[in-house]
Amino acid sequence: MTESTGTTDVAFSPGFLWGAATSSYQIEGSLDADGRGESVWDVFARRPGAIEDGGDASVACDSYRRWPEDIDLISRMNLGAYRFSVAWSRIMPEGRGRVEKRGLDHYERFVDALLERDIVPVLTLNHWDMPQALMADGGWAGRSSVDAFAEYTVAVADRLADRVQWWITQNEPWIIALLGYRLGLHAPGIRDLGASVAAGHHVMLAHGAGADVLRRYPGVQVGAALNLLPCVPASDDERDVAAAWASDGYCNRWHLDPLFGKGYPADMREHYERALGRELTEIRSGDEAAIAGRSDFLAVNYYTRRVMAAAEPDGADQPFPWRVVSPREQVPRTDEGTEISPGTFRDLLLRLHREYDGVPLIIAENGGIFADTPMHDGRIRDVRRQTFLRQHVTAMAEAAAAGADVRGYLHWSLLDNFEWALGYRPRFGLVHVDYRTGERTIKDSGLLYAELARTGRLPAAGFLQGAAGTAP
Ligand code: PNW
Repeated sequence: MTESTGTTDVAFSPGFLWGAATSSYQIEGSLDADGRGESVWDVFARRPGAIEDGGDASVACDSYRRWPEDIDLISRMNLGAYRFSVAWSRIMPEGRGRVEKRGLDHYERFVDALLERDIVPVLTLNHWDMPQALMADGGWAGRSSVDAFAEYTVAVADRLADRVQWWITQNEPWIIALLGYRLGLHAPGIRDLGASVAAGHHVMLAHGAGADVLRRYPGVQVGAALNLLPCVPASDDERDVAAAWASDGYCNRWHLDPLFGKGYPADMREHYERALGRELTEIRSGDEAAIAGRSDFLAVNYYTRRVMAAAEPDGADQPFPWRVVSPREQVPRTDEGTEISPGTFRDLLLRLHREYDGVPLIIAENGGIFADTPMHDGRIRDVRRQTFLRQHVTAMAEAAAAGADVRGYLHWSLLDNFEWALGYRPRFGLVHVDYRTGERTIKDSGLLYAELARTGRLPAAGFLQGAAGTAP
């Protein structure tokens, strides 16, 4: 297939969800408000060197207080959906037991305000800010995290399931396990392969347990968000092809297969058992059945692909027989060096459609880091983000035309925000945030997206020429 050019005509049905996404810890600030308990990220961010620019999330976009402005922006951009997350430690400050009513009140006001504007809420329950209190039992590495998550789900669903239709239980089990428990680059900062396997499995079990809770409420749609990272071989050499397939097991199949009833893939289980020198006793009999068959849709977070080659037989300090290499050809990249590959996005959506029984798909994240041009006449001319958006929306339209059941697209992100260990430097927003004043400005990419959301079509190339710089 050829690369998407961003010029194909796209047309989506009126019911298609055009929206944007954020998460609680990345935008809210107000870490002490309304009885919020500490989260693992509060503690992790205090470690010297944990956050690249030394920043913290105590203010971030100040959205815990400025949320009415955020909703105005969403509405001015004609978006029909908004993905946000509930901060777990605002609801269960001690991790178990007591429910903090003020936290629930906040999200109820927020959801009601979205609904008043006809914006469909897409609610994520765990976007990484687990209550610190749960670390006493190992956090996600401990099996009791599953019950804790189910308790939290009950608390939120009892309050909101009568008005929120779309629920995402977990955001990116793989990133939680890999960055949080194996590489120590995210909270809780653990470096232990065994803990990482256990954590990943418990996040998956928690999806199942949370889904069991949510499915008791009529009309609710439940899914998990996976960051899918297609792995392509560096060459036709069969060792590279095998390496790409094996690493696909690590990044993608390890989560996809159990969600959709195929169980954990045997090849990847062997890789883990070899690397750990033991059996995966954390995966007990009955667990796979408790994960499977509970997803009404799949939430897809797509950013990039990676190119894989067989690991060198000697100098491998990593446990698996594959390695990431640079592509041989010149490839387009974001301003942070991530490869831009819309054709991979299209192929991924079609693969999911084919291999997982035509599962309904919601793109829950897609975006890129692009440095903004300085503001001029009140406008931020972020041309590269516009191109990225056009290319990926076109690729998605191609996948839909070829049969993939794509129900919505939620761009990452509505706002520039706290990008975890990278701090505030990387900007992902359709809306610029001035971190000194909190002021928000819709970027040109946001204006383009607003027109797309209004019409269901990509606007013509010259669309923004002469735009006044005011929001539509
Ligand atoms: C996702 N990695 O995170 C998250 O869901 C968002 O919260 C985040 O802001 C967004 O992508 C942009 O990065 C990831 O290092 C963070 O591979 C890091 C990685 C992957 C996903």
